Amino acid sequence: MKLTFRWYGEGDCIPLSYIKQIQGMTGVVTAVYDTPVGEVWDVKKLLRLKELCSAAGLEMEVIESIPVHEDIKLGAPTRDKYIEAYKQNILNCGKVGVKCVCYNFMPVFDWFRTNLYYKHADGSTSLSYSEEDFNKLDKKNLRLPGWDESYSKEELDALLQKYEGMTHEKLFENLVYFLKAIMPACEEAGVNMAIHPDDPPWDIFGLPRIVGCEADYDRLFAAVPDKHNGITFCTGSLGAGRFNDLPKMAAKYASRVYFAHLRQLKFVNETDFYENGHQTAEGNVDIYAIVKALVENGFDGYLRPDHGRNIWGEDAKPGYGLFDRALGGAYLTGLFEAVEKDLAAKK
Ligand code: DNO
Repeated sequence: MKLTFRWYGEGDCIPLSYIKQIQGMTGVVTAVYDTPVGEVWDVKKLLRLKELCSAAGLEMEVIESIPVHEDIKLGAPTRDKYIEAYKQNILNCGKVGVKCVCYNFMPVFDWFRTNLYYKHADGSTSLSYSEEDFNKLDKKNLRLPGWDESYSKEELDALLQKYEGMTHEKLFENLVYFLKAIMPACEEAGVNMAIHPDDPPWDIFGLPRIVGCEADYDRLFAAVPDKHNGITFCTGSLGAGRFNDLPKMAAKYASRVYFAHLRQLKFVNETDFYENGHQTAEGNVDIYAIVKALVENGFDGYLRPDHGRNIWGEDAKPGYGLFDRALGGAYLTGLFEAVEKDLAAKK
């Protein structure tokens, strides 16, 4: 396991030197953020990020994300052009030492929560989801927490229209087409792809979602068995689906988990939850059992503490503060040490 930390590049308010001070930290997870989706990143920008990391004593072996252009998800006639650009990005990443690329295949929207500042009794805040708030959203005039600036109303409407009639099967075929096309570039670059699960793992706003449960992963690996086709095991996304047995899935797919996002959720009723500090006792995600399942089944990927709360008065990007992720990192490192030593003693 390699402990990593998400860093939003030079615009991030958290300096690399602070990240380096977290014990056990090997590197950061980052991306080139200022290039439109579908274009090839300037290699100079990748090198600049890598140099900044190296100067701080950190590796840059994971990219999150290289976003997938909507035309690829739509299976539009222009998709091959965007796939070529994607392949070039993979090759360039490989050249600067990247080993793992995280991406997702969610149409239009990425992660979704109804509140980015859910207030806990102790004054900390975190992301949360409420079905009632979701149902209250004006679906004809969507303004989403965290997504307000991603699209103008016109752009969003036009994009949603393109997805009309999109089925789960068609979207899955488009994912398989994309993966089969990029696998040779992954082999050449020495890069593993790690698909991020849908968050939450069900259809939203009438758009199909296809990466959220065991059956989805079985179908994905059957269609593209190539070893470079792997997953980001995100416990916050998969855990939002109460139908998912996370320790079981972690055990089953451990060798395909190239990247683990460990995050805690606490359900307040059947559908609603808030995110919380990482410890198992703080929510419904059995982090200990998941770590155990991963370790016992040969997980050898990257790990990052994901989200947590905003604590100690920190005014950070929701889900991406320094303090609670650092505490999470310490907790996770401790769990891994214990579980790994236990396993070694049994051998
Ligand atoms: C949310 C993140 C996601 C993730 C993308 C990967 O906090 O986990 O936005 O980066 O889905 O493509």
